[in-house]
Amino acid sequence: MYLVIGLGVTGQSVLRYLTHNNETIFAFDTRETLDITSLQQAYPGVQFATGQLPKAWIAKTAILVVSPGVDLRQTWLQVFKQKGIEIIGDIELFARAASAPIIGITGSNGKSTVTSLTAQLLSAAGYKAGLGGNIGKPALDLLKENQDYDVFVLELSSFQLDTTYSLHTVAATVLNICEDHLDRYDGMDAYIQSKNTIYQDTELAVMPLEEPTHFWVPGITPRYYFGLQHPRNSSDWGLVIDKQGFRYLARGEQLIMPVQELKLQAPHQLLNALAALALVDEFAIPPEIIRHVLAEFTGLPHRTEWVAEMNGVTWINDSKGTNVGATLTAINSLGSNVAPGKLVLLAGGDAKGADMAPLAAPLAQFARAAILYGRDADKLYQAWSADLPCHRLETLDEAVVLAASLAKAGDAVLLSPACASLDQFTNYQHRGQHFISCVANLEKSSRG
Ligand code: UMA
Ligand code: ADP
Repeated sequence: MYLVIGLGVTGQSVLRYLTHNNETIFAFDTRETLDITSLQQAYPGVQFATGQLPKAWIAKTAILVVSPGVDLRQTWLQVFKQKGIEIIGDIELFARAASAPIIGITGSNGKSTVTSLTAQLLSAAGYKAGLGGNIGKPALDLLKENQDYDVFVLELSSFQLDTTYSLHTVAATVLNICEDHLDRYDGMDAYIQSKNTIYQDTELAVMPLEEPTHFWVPGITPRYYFGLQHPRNSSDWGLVIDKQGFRYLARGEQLIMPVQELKLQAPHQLLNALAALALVDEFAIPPEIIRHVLAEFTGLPHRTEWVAEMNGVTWINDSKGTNVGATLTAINSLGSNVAPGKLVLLAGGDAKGADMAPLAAPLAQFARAAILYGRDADKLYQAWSADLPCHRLETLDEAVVLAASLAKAGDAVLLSPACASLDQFTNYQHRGQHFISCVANLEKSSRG
């Protein structure tokens, strides 16, 4: 008997998969208020419960399938551990069943971008690429589609990796590491170890040269490194500067394409492109296809996305900036395009236990002010207010209004919250859309 815990996007994909395979299922969500009527109608053979786990289910459970948002340290789950019951996640089920090669992508930032770019490179070269995982489309749904995928490209979170044991990949990467999800791990080391499990069974490890964490994973070969410097050898991916001073994406001494042909040229965007190229190396993608895909790639919504220009002020949506590293990247890449002190940052939400101090110095360098809202506004205020003017408000709506009055022509207003959105929004997309509509309202009222 399977016990499925968490009935969100993942849990529902697990229900679809297991019912399709005629398994017997209990389904449980700790959220008392969750309306399960439609699920009960869709899965008449499944027994559902919310709030309290029915005690009688424990003895009948053979395998627990937990959603990534479920913290396995919760007391009520310990009984399953004590009984030695198998605890897995959706990616483990996927790994056991998938018959095409898998490329796995994790890291603190850039996962969705690199996953999308990798899939686009493969698709453009004629491979049928199935894209899913933490990016939003549950991996198990790819199996249900009955498509003959040539390759799967999966974005994997540390939470998903924590409940995965059989994943074999043809290529895997931990793009980078910064503080994130420390409310779920006993410190950074545990978080890094979790990410690095992706390298345990891979045919090719793609590693960031400038991140120290790859030293933690001895003995894996082959490994390709990517970084922004001149490649050290023929299997490294990096940047080469020619005699005229033009920069190229390169593999060893082999030039792939000039950086100026790319639409996205910030340092982190070049790293993302290099990582994607390394991941698809075994797929022998023709150089003209690589050049075309990279030249056309304009990035994903909610990642330093241009929203509007009003009275000489540019509004940027980086709602996917959900941790310190992502916001740091956004501040550095935008800050260097506007004059010092001409950035207004909107930040706040659920800080997930992270230390916000590393943002204080770049903010002092680039920002006119920071406007803080949401649950951890006080925490951000304490970390930054000694270095620049900080304002505390309740909501993002209020923050947008204040930003409009603080920003001057030539400034950029950047929503890059450094926090998760779940205290006030359904997810980062909801937060980003809400920001965009607040800015649209401002535009309307300024017109008339
Ligand atoms: N729930 C419980 N008990 C708990 C915790 C949660 O019952 O202790 C229930 C909730 O009441 C809710 C359901 O579980 O009904 C939600 O499950 P979930 O939090 O695992 O979220 P899903 O809807 O299944 O979405 C998950 C990922 N979410 C998380 O990891 C928190 C999505 O990533 C992912 O797109 C989706 O699976 C498909 O794979 C989002 C995310 O924020 C984008 N990821 C984090 C990140 O990127 O930083 C890791
Ligand atoms: P993830 O899926 O890991 O959250 P995304 O590709 O969605 O990553 O990008 C999220 C945010 O992280 C972006 O808004 C951007 O500011 C930042 N970012 C993207 N790529 C990188 C990178 N390689 N290094 C650091 N920050 C990055």
